[in-house]
Order: sequence, then C-alpha cells, then structure tokens
Amino acid sequence: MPQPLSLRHDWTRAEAEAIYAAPLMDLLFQAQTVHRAHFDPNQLQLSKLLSIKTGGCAEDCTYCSQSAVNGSQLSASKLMEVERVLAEARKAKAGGATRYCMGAAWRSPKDRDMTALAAMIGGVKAMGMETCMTLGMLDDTQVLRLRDAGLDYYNHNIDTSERYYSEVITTRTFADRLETLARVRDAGIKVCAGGIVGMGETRMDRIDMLLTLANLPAHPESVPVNMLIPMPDTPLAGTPPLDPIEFVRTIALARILMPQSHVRLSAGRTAMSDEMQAMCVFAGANSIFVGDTLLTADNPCEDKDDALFAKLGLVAMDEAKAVAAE
Ligand code: SAM
Ligand code: DTB
Ligand code: SF4
Repeated sequence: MPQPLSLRHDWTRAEAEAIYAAPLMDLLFQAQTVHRAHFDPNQLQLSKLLSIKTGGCAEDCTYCSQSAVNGSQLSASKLMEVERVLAEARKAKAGGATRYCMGAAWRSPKDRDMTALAAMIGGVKAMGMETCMTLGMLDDTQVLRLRDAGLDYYNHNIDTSERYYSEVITTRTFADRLETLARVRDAGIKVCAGGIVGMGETRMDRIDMLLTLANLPAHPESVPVNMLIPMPDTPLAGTPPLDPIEFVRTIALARILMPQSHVRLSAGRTAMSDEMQAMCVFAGANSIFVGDTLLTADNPCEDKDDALFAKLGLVAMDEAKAVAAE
C-alpha cells in the first residue's frame, strides 16, 4: 500500500534510542504532538478477541498458555463452529466493537479449515465489523483464500527483537514471521503486527522490535503492544513485572516511529492502574481490546472500562473514522 512521504522507513537505532531515552515529559509531549497530527486524541478503536481454537499448540512460545510444549493444563479444543463464532461476534458488535479478531492456537492453519474460516469472515463482515484473524504462519494459497473471503487484517506478531527471539521461541524463526507478514502485505490484507514487552528483554530489544516494524516497506496499520501476562504453567510464569514507565516509553516510541498506525494497548491491562492506562493513551495508544477475556487470559470488564472512559473523556472511534484514518 502506498504511504505518504512523511512516513519514514529508515529510522536508525541511534534516533530511536534518543527518542526512547528522552526526559519523559519531552517524550510524552513529542508523542502526543505526533498523535494529534494524525488522530483525534480522545478516541479509541475498540477490538474484540475470540479464541476460535484453543490449546494444544505445537509451538514452544514460552509466554503462551496454549503451548502443548509448555505442558499447559489447558485442554485442546477443535475449531469452533461457524454459528457459535457468529453468535459471539453479534455480542461484540452490541458491546461497541468495530473490529472482530479471531485467534487460533496453531503453528499454521490446515487446508481443511479454510472453508470454515472463510465463512466466519463473511459472517462477521455482514454484521458491519472489520475482520481480523491470527492463525500462525500462512502459505501463499492460504493468504489468497483469506483475502478472497474479505479478511481485512491479519495479526502476526514479531514478539521481540531478532536478537532475543530465540530465547523466547525455538520452533520457528524471526525470519519465518517476517515472511508471513510480507505475504499478507503483498496480498493486500492490512497488517497487524506488534509484540510483547516484559519478558526479561532489555530496553534495546524493545527498541529494536519497534525499529523492525517501523522499517518494514509499509508500517503495519495496527501495532499491538502487549504487556506480558505471566501465565501459570509457562516458563515465564515468575517473570517480574516491567517498570510501567518503560512500558509507556515503548508506546510513545511506537507512536512516533509509526505516526499513522493504530497503536494498541493490548494484553496486560488488568494489571495496569487507571493512571498507567491514561499515560499510555497520552503517549499515543489509541486502540484496546474490550470484553472480559482476551484469548485465554482476563481483560478488564465492560463496567470497569466504561468507568475509565468516563473519567478520561475517551470515546469509541466509530468504524468510519477508524477506516478513514488508515
Ligand atoms: N498462534 C498464533 C500465533 O502465535 O501467531 C496466533 C495466536 S497468539 C496467542 C497471538 C499473540 O498473542 C502472540 O503472538 C503474542 O504476541 C500474544 N500473547 C500470547 N500470550 C501472551 C501473554 N501471556 N502475554 C502477552 N501477550 C501474549
Ligand atoms: C495480540 O497482539 N494480542 C492478542 C492478539 N494479538 C491475538 C492476544 C493476547 C493474548 C493474551 C494471552 C491470552 O489471552 O492467552
Ligand atoms: Fe501457539 Fe500462538 Fe501460543 Fe505460540 S503464541 S504457542 S503459536 S498459540
């Protein structure tokens, strides 16, 4: 997708480091200035997640509750029936979501699943919501099948820096992730790509993760920044929490490097105070997951989020505005 000349794809590490490490008030001011040039600062895009196939995954992602390799207690489910997915999507629409994200605990989908996946996409689109799927690695045929079914976004996270990647996952490579992202982009599906912070990585890893995303030929339209949820039964269960200000700096850097992207304050909000979430929004986050469950982990309930929005004067970005901004 062609992008305006003002969007840069040649950020250097020195520039990114200087932005990230600036005095916090300068960093927040810069991020908020960039944010206001591209978005209404009081609007949040609302996405809803559904796990359409849970547990029993062959990959060894150390953060994930769904990896069979981690010896997770979570039992493996089959792919959810299309009608059930659509019934859940109807509830999400009623709850104000404009994007419906369907996630599967797969290394990659099987060809036999593609017909059901296409029906889910068609059904959710017919409700007037944007569709997103996250299904693992895709081959050329699968990408085109999803595109032809009308899929709007594909989520595929690079998770961390290239350097730290093998500390977190060994059953696939950083290059594998970039390959699927390039396929998705080339097919004309919008890209949702971000990562996780708080996994024991260094500040440089956080910076390099964002540099990789910002220096792709086109910025991902959505950039989810997940705070690790230390799930029981995973190798990262006992990981100490990341300093909240480091997290805010990560959000601000994402906003400054990728000015037109929706930066999502993604997993981990249940562990964040209202003040921290407010600071993340000031730093340029303008998308969240709503509803009390992510894939397997908890998310703040609707009442709690409604109270937070009221306190901060935040309103939902309607679908038209969400699409126009991209
Ligand atoms: N299996 C597919 C894949 O890995 O691409 C799709 C689902 S996977 C669960 C989607 C993303 O959720 C991961 O890439 C990771 O960034 C995020 N995630 C998973 N578990 C998490 C956790 N405990 N804390 C924060 N983010 C997590
Ligand atoms: C993303 O970056 N975060 C979402 C979504 N993309 C698929 C997933 C968060 C998962 C949190 C842990 C869980 O629910 O199991
Ligand atoms: Fe499987 Fe995705 Fe979890 Fe990795 S993150 S174990 S690929 S479900």
